Amino acid sequence: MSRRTPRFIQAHQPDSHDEREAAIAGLRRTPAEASPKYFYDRLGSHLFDAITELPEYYPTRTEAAIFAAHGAAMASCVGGGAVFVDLGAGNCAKAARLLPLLDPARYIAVDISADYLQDSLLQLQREHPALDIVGIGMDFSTSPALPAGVIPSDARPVFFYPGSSIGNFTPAAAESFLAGVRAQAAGGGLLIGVDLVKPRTVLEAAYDDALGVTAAFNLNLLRHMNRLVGTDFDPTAWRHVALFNEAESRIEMHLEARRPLAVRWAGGERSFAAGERLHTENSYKYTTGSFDALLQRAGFHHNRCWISPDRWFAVFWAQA
Ligand code: AVI
Repeated sequence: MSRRTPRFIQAHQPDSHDEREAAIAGLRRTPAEASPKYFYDRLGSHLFDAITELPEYYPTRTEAAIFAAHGAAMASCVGGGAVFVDLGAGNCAKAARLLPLLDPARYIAVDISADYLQDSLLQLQREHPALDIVGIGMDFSTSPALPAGVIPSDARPVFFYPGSSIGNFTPAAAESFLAGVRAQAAGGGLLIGVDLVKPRTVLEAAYDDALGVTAAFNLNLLRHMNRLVGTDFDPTAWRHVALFNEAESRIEMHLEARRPLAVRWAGGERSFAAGERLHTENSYKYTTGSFDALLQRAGFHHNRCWISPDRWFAVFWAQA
């Protein structure tokens, strides 16, 4: 059998001037904010991988168990021959476990950088020599619209968004993001992992683990901002805070100043009182009912879901 080679498309070219201006505007706000995208430099990506191995961080293993238990039922919803679009593919490990069941016509892996996808897609091509594989580097969080032509007009597109990353959008942003996915998935659908509301103690431990890995992940954002934005954050002057905001149904992560301090950058500075916080991430938690309603508002129908036995996590299939 002849082996194909993956195609790569780099669609995202970051504008470092605009990104720096947006980051500084966030630092000037009250309360101050920083985008969670600053978690993910090389070290931050390793720290996130370590988080997924922690006993307290249940989402990754709970979702994997749902895919293992219900993969065949999911495959019968998805159907063979689809164009399978993996949003935030990373090392493609989650999709790789499903590919033998789904038997897609094309696998499209999307991540912020096509470079990140190189090694994993070359490996995947060795395992599936006949599969048509495309890697796309783009910032899909601002818009999930794929470059023209990668989904052929006669294809049945199925989007895959595991890991409960939808929780990192506000519900309003999640709705418009999902509507953007639906607009491209006509005749197909969406397979998506969703973290569910559960007792505060479980949630807060998952985002403030005993080893301090999540604290390091949060604090590393400061070093990344120092490099990209030119700030002079001293990570030792900040403390990791994770709390469940029940009214908003979200985990919030913050960095809290341990003492009065100032952060400087070329052309400006911001002072922080002791105890003042920099808001770094929200992670929204849904009920199966509230997420089903969100999918319907985004235009999906005939939704189905598989829930873990502890009812901590769900995977939804939504028809476009
Ligand atoms: C990527 N995302 C789904 C993670 C979450 O659980 O919201 C990010 C994370 N933040 C702290 N721990 C994990």
